[in-house]
Amino acid sequence: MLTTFGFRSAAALLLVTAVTPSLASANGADALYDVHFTPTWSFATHPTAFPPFAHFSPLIGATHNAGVQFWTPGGVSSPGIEVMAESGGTFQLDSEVMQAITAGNAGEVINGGAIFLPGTAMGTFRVTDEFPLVSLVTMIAPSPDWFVGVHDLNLLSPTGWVDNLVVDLFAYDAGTDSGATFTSNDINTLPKQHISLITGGPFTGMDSLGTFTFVRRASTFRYGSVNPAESFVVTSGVPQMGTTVEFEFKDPSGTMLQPSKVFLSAAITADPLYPSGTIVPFYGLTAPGTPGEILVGPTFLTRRAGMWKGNPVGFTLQVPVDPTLEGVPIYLQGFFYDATHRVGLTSAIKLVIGA
Ligand SMILES: [Ca+2]
Repeated sequence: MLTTFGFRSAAALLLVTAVTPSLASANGADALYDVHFTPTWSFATHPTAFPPFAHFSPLIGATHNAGVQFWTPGGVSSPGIEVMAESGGTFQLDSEVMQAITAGNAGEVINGGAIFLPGTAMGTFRVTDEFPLVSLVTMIAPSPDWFVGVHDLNLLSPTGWVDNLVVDLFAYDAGTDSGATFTSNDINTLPKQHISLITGGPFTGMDSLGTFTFVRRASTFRYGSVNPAESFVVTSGVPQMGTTVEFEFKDPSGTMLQPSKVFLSAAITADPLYPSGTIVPFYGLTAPGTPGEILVGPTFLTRRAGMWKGNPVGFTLQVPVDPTLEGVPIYLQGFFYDATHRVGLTSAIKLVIGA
């Protein structure tokens, strides 16, 4: 429930100011996540498979797209996965992620702390609609080449960013060292075997060694199915308290009379048909007389964002530092209004405000 105070704060945060259109690539969906690593592996859970000095190496991973895969069961370990699984070193895998970033297939490196058990570790990362997948690993240590992790985990669903996701972690063999016990001497495996779930020896393949919990903090998500997608976009930022998010409106088909007034409406609910909306006749932005789509619920605020004269109409949203806003969703939609009284509705953006 949004309290009255929260509602007023939500209204107060929409300090709309015209800005120079940004040159950043237009983008509709970004999210900031925390990942919490909570091992359960212990002498209590594994009385015969919990060596002295048991720990996990520093978390290492990436946000990426389907153009790259850092590891998968049945695949062959890259040099970076081999080094991580055998020694816990992150340098090699880090450079594989950097290469993928250069190739346009990864967004950023994810790093998190190492764990001496019992303990927990955490990392923070940003995903975008370009790079919505997460791969993240850590070595089971000491061990020959065993690790836990996730691969190609998609945090973007058709209705927006996943709020909260708990993933059980099972032991994998990287196929790069033939040692059979936690403290075996190094026995390099040539050729490399496939990466496989460990179902014999110390682990059964069904015994979770812990969890990764992915928690979305702040996010933006563009939605709607009828109005032009490019008519309302986020050009930079995620709505973290104390930061700014920049948006742009435009009439991509160029059919509104110029100049047109551009308005922004804000609501605390989406249209009931989210992530689509309610079709209304004549309010289409694509062409005069076409239907448009209302994408937000009752609005608590409508404000003029600027004048459309053929150049993008930008505005900046200042997100105040106000703990009552944490987790609050705000649904934004714009509309154009011209001298012929024609209304053209834009696509919409869901914001979730985070710390
Ligand atoms: Ca090896």
